[in-house]
Amino acid sequence: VQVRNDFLRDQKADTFHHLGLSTKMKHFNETFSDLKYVCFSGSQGRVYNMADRLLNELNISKPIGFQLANICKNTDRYVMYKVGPVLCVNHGIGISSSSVVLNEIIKVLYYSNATDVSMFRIGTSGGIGISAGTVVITSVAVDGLLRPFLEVPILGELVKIPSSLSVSQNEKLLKCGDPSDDFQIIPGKTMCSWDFYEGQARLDGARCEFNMEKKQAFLKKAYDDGVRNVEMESLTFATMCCQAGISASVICVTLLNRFETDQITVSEDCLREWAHRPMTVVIRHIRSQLCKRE
Ligand code: R2B
Ligand code: URA
Repeated sequence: VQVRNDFLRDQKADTFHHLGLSTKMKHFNETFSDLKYVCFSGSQGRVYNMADRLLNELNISKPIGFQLANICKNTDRYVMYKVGPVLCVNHGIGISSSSVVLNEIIKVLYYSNATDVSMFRIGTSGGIGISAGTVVITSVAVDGLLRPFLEVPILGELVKIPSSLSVSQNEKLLKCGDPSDDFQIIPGKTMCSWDFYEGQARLDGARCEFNMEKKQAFLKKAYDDGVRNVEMESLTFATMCCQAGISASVICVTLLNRFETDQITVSEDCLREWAHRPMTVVIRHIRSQLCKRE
């Protein structure tokens, strides 16, 4: 894992403020050095569910009465669980929140000399022109102008940061479907917006300065450009992981078809079941990779 920052080489110790961790903590290196996979999800609950499933589905040996422990217990910003070689962390909502946690996790992996690390964002999204419940594997993350990079103001200037996701890892994930699945796994571009409402062409925010016609025309333009879903963090993953030399993939279930509606009205049971779909795909992938490593 690489960092693009020469200042870190002379740093004696580092504090990861939002994770409530520091390189000075006991067992810091041992905790993270054997990590091979980091799975991110937005919410704390989904991260716990993913860790719990990994614990059971990877056949990790655990003492009787073992309970998953949150490694970030000194803060309530993020939660983190370790299951064998897999770390599960939540990233909150949006580019800002996910950028903070990715900066700190990449530094943690760098200081602990972790090698061959893959990262996955396991999330939810709005689908464009595909049935709700479909799992989309992001081929290219694009911004709200459909450009494949992240443009951010740094030192008073707009800097373009290139984005890229792992082609070979995506190909393997796309093959993780099972004939018994009642959902499809498809590749597609993902639009990463700064906002859930106007930024995603929604008519139901507290502010909306366009009409249905303009909304549909923009979604059609995105669809024609290859975009199949919209969410709020894929560009952070595609830029930060690419620059750190980490294979990254973004795997999201779609909760609605944005050509038809803006509101997410499926039942809670259905949402819960759909949230497991991208987890299922990633668990199958990690399981097959771990078998190959053995
Ligand atoms: C998908 O869902 C969240 C917004 O509801 C956001 O984190 C995202 O990318
Ligand atoms: N997450 C998003 O960012 N957009 C949606 O429409 C649904 C989930």
